[in-house]
Amino acid sequence: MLHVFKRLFGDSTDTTNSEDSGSVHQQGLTLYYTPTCPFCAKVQWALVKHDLDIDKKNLLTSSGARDELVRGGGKPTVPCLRIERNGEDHWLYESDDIVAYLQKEAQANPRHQS
Ligand SMILES: N[C@@H](CCC(=O)N[C@@H](CS)C(=O)NCC(=O)O)C(=O)O
Repeated sequence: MLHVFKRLFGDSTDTTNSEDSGSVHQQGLTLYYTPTCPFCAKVQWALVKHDLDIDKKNLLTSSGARDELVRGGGKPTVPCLRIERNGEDHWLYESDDIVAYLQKEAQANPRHQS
């Protein structure tokens, strides 16, 4: 249970999360979020459900994260999933779209059955 709370409220680069849960760290994905945002909570539950461990940046505590999001994605709205593929960044807004993306990501990886 502790790892669920850590996954929901902990900051990204805490690699102990993966050790606790046995999940594999997913490279190239970063979730920009705030802890008070209900849409972000929905995305974080999807991460737990699919046992996905990705980097996370809390806009309220991670220095420079808000500027990074606005510069890259174009607006400060959370949640936003930054997808780094082939040297390019894609910024996915809309919690429903992010949840759908994560579900596909989990299905593509045989370790992640939900
Ligand atoms: N339809 C969006 C709603 C996202 C949303 O309203 N996020 C709020 C926080 S709960 C936000 O970032 N508002 C500030 C802004 O858009 O600049 C989704 O489902 O992701």
